[in-house]
Amino acid sequence: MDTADLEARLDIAAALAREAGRCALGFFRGDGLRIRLKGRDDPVTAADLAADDLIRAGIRRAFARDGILSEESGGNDADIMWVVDPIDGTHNFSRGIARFAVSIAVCENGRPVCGVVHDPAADELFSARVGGGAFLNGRAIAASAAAAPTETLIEAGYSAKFGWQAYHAMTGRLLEAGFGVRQAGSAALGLAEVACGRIDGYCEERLESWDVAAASLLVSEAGGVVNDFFAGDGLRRGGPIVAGAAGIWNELAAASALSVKA
Ligand code: LIP
Repeated sequence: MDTADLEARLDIAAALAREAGRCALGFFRGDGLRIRLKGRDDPVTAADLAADDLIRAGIRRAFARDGILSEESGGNDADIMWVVDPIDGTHNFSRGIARFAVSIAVCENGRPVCGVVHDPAADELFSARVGGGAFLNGRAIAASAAAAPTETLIEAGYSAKFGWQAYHAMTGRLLEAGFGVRQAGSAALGLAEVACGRIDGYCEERLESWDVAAASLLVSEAGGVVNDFFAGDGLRRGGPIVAGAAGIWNELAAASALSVKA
């Protein structure tokens, strides 16, 4: 795709993310929100499904020949694929915690080339396209200049889907290495905060492509470092993520002991 193709898709992604954000806010903290468990610690709500339908219909109208892969409705293969998480941080959303995001990315040959992460509660829209830099509400952003673990605040994402032992061991190594560690329940927002320097790193044992496709591009376009998540069909397989400021990525990857390469 050329720059015009990328920009046209980025504009649609931004518009659909805002529309889906308004839709989600319509359900947020509402009475009788329907919640179903897809598995342990893996909820889906009526808001996820409504936002998913809205985003898919919008992509179909604008780019009928492109493929779509979404957390809630799966997908079909194509050279140009939209990778969608209608609500990232559904656990937070389902409990009325205002920390969730709409994530929409476009991938070409299995790698993200443009994308947005929208936090409707904070009215923040993060956007990036390959070679074009990263932005927050239209202003250029950059990862932090942290140079040592003891200067950092990082997020270590966790899901009970994969058991607590590995997470417990990982956070112990991170703390021992001097990192400041927190967990806040949305990989897409955590990675977006690495891209704008609010935090200095993010790591998680296992995520799906829809959680990280847009946000990983934000980090690399903002001058941060992120592992090669999309190598070898990462789009379908998923895997670990380690992202951070360039000055601390090596220490973060080593302390996390997740099997990643930059
Ligand atoms: C969530 C991620 C979170 C992870 C959860 C889940 P969802 O995405 O944002 O970091 O720990 O297991 O994958 O399911 O809310 O879109």
